Amino acid sequence: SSTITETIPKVFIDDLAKNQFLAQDFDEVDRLREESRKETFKPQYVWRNVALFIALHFGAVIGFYQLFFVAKWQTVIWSLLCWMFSAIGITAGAHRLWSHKSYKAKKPYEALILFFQTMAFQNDVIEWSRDHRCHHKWTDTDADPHNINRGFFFSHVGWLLQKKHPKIKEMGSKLDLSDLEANPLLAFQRKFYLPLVIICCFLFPTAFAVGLWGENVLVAFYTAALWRYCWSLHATWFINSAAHSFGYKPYDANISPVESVWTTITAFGEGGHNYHHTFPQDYRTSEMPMLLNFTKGFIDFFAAIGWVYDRKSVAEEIIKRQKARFGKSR
Ligand code: ST9
Ligand code: ZN
Ligand code: ZN
Repeated sequence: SSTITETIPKVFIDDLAKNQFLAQDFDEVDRLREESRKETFKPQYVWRNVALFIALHFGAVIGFYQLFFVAKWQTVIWSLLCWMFSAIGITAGAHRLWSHKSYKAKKPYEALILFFQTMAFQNDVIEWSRDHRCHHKWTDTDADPHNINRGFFFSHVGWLLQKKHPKIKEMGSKLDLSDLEANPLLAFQRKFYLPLVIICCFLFPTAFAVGLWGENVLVAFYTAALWRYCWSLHATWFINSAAHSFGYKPYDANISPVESVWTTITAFGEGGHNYHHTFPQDYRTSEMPMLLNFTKGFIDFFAAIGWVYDRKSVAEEIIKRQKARFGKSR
């Protein structure tokens, strides 16, 4: 049925939903939503971040021009590959492996993915996951770092340009992050984050193109480092902004996240966001076909060679039931 009435509970609670470690406490979320509605929060901008992001965008525009008119063809392919590597670091790594524990992996795989994640320069894994766990547990409240109720711009990038709402720190400090803090690779990344980012996000992509096919240093830097970094950021941020705004809701019509095909393409399989918020423990993050879920293919490949195991997914039967009861077809 496609009609959703007020009397239907927000999410279908079955054994599986109860067992997910990021399950929402609905009373708590309702209380936080109510509080969020009442107060008016005055943003406190961090001008250093504003200046850095503006500078990055100037660099990215130059890089974008060079990709078409100046760079060698190898550099164009390399820039796109670097986009893919950093995307995988976020989707397969920070997101599905570390934030959601939706599958398990052996150390060499973790090291590879951590390298990619550092290339993406989106904060260290512990900080990324802490914010992301807040986002799932207290979605659309003041304790959600990129609360969509504060507008499209805020949830896209505005949240990185200002001080965090005190509720994020208050509620976030209750999260259990012991799995991440006990991981020596993640502790190492956190400890040496800045030098590692300079190496992985900027120096490595540049040096590779200069060393292997003699690209001009500045051209390599503007394309494979700056343009690729800036574009990957937007592709990621669109999940927080667009995939919480424009799309359809086949799994739960009462939540803000949507299914969005075009953001799934730019985010290598993360645009099935209505599915993902309904079943956050599923390593596939959506029911989208393989072509649209590159990250799933990547994880499955490493499962086939034994580096990845214990992939969690939701039974077909449960998905069907959920759709019938709480989803809304287009
Ligand atoms: C970036 C991240 O871009 C993007 C994440 C996107 C998420 C996407 C989700 C969608 C999923 C699918 C993925 C699709 C991927 C597609 C890929 C395609 C390519 N809980 O932060 P501070 C406490 S980053 C608990 O300084 P301020 C904590 O004690 C871009 N506690 O707060 C902390 O200290 P410590 C590059 C928390 O001063 C203390 O507060 N990076 C929590 O308000 C201070 O924290 C940047 O631009 C919490 N959640 O400053 C940096 N949070 O850390 C931007 C904080 O020592 N960040 N605490 O434990 C900043 O400059 C600052 O964080 C700030 C806030 C100005 C934003
Ligand atoms: Zn998630
Ligand atoms: Zn979301």
